[in-house]
Amino acid sequence: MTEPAPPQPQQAPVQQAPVQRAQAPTLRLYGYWRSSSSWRVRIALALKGLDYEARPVHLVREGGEQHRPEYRARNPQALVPLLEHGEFRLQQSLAICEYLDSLAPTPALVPHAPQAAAQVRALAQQIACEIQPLNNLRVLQQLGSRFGAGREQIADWYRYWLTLGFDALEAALPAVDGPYACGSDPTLVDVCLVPQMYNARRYEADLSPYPRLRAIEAHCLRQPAFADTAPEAQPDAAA
Ligand SMILES: N[C@@H](CCC(=O)N[C@@H](CS)C(=O)NCC(=O)O)C(=O)O
Repeated sequence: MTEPAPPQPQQAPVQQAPVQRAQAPTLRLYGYWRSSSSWRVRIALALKGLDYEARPVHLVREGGEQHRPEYRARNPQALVPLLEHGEFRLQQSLAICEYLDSLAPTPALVPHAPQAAAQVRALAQQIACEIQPLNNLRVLQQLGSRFGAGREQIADWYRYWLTLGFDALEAALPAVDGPYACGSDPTLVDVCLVPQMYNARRYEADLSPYPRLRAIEAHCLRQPAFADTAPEAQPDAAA
């Protein structure tokens, strides 16, 4: 006969410690609906499925809210976009997009392979460093206030720099099947190109010499991450 098992000491029920979930800090984007640099960041956030709080900064009303002391305290450059992530603050849209890449690596806006990454950065900078800064609001305003340029002269200036930049970009884009600028996935190049095309249309630039740029734009605008973040779809567009 087998011995009956000795009574087991009563085990106290294990107390489940409450799970301490770190509250992910909110992403806050200071931007303006019609700012191309802000749209870049909105596209990046949407591609990565990241939620954020939008903080509109009206660039025109009352001389521009970007010049207010409370905004300058956040961003001494007095430009949008500005991203806040908890206590962390970051300006410059390309740096912001790369930061978002590190928070949410898929899709990678900058590829991992060194040459592909360098190529993407170079093409994106052709837009972000060589076209947009010459046509930024404060530059166009200076042409008027400092040199007396009229509306048509300013538009002519805009189109001059845009054409120079787009000619080079159309020629420089890698010969890939697409549908995006650098192949089958969106990158920082598409993120910069689509808002710049929107601006070009505002200034009635002739886009017929750029079939490749137009095809990339058309494809991107069929994707929700690009279409839903477009200027006119922003709540502050009505303000
Ligand atoms: N290189 C900056 C450019 C930022 C920039 O120029 N933002 C424009 C709107 S697209 C702006 O805030 N302009 C205000 C002004 O000119 O006063 C970036 O990529 O974030």
